[in-house]
Amino acid sequence: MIIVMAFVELLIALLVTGAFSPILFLFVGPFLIPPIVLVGILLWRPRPWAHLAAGIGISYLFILFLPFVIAGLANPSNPYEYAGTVLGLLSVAWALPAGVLAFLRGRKGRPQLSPREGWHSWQGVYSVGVALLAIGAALTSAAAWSYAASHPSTGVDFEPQASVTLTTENFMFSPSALTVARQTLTEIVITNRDGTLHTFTYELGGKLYTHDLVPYTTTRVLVFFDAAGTIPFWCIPHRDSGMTGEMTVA
Ligand SMILES: [Cu+2]
Repeated sequence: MIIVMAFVELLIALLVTGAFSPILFLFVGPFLIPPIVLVGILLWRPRPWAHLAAGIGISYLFILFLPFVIAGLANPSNPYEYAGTVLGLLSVAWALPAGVLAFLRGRKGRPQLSPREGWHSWQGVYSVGVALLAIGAALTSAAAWSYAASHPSTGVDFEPQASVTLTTENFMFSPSALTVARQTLTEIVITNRDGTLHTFTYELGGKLYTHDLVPYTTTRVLVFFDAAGTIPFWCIPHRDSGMTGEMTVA
């Protein structure tokens, strides 16, 4: 029964990941054929190996894409992706152990637990615990996102004397070289065209200054540099992949 629930849960997770748009199913549709067939076989002939096959069939998608799943959790491009991924991992956490345990149990010739017995076993407690954890993670991520989105960066009460614009797109700063006049109150207007959180970060006098660039929003940063020189800037999550630039104070 847990295996069937895990499969339904996988479908819900994919629905959430695709922001409730059916387009995602066009891409993942072919990948869903093995779990559909294997769960069908399990319901038709609940043999021991059918449990194992269905458990693996439901889990293989997320296990195959585990590197992307981990990257997606570390730096999700939108709240649906994060919540959907957490729910997807829930389907793996359910289906795989349930499939393996049912297989081992069946091979020893013992009958499968009824749903009623199952909920009172350690496996049932584990299933409920993992489910609560995943639902909690999905809800808190949604709450955190909506809080961040409703509290955009605000400016301060200075009229800037100069303005430079900067765009982040395709994980790059454009332009990557800025010129800021010395001893001039300058606003740097940064528009993030990516669906990913970037940062505008630089170090000056041993102190790190950093500003979050929320996806599809514009952030204003007010700077005043006393001395001429060059100040490198970067995006914290994507610095290693070359998301860097340089401000020349002239
Ligand atoms: Cu970035």
